[in-house]
Amino acid sequence: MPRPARYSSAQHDAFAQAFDRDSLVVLRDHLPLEKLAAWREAFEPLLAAQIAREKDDPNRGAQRFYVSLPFAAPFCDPDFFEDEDILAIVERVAGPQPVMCQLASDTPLKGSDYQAWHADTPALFPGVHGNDTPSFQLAVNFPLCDVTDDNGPFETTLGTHRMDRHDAMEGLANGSIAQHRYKMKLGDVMIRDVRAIHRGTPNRTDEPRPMVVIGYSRRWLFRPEVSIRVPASQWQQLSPRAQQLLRFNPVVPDEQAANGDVESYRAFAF
Ligand SMILES: O=C(O)CCC(=O)C(=O)O
Repeated sequence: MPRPARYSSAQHDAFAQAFDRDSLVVLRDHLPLEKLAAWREAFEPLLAAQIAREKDDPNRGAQRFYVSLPFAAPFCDPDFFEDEDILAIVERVAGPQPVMCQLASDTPLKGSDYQAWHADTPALFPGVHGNDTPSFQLAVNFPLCDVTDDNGPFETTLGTHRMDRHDAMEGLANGSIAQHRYKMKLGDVMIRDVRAIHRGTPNRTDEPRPMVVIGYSRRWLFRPEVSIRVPASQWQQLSPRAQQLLRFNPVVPDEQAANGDVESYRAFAF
């Protein structure tokens, strides 16, 4: 059973309203610190393996690594992916019965640079002017360390999730759309619409800055470029709600469950 909600239904409504306006909300001091320490420890060897695999060709820019996380302890914890407050906000902004489609991380190291401004998904109807639909693809992001000015804070724009991409880029270029930088503490969570124009920034420290991403899609959206391989033994133990969240993902024999390099998520900027 996940932890009980910290916020009331009226507060969830207020978060959802702010999200619709801005493209994101941040829940401060939300996640359990001791569990995040276990995530960080389990993450280190996965990052090292990904760096060894990709070192000459990182797919998100210099010294910036995307690492899929296996659906195994400590990462398969309902206190994270079935968090009552996060799901309440996700369901308000992306509709009922969302799909959990991604469990991964983005980590800039020293030597990383500013990414080009981008969205993480193409428009729902490419070629049609405008983008003003309700949300259909969300990222829940939380860091495995404090995020400061020095180690690669996320920069984004507010309101561009519902704007035509060309108009948003023009506004950024001419200064009519402001850039916002998000420093985060360990335990903070950001829920964001991946259509908003954003970028990663350089990590100038010697320590990696891992940022977890749990992806949730509107109930009819299937994203073949990401997936979570759910070990059969884990599937049996999941709550009915967790099974519903994970319904579009492959359930595989336990020994085939390590995500490793199976995700083909190399195109990331639209
Ligand atoms: O890690 C970050 O701060 C953002 C990364 C990002 O936007 C991406 O790789 O698509």
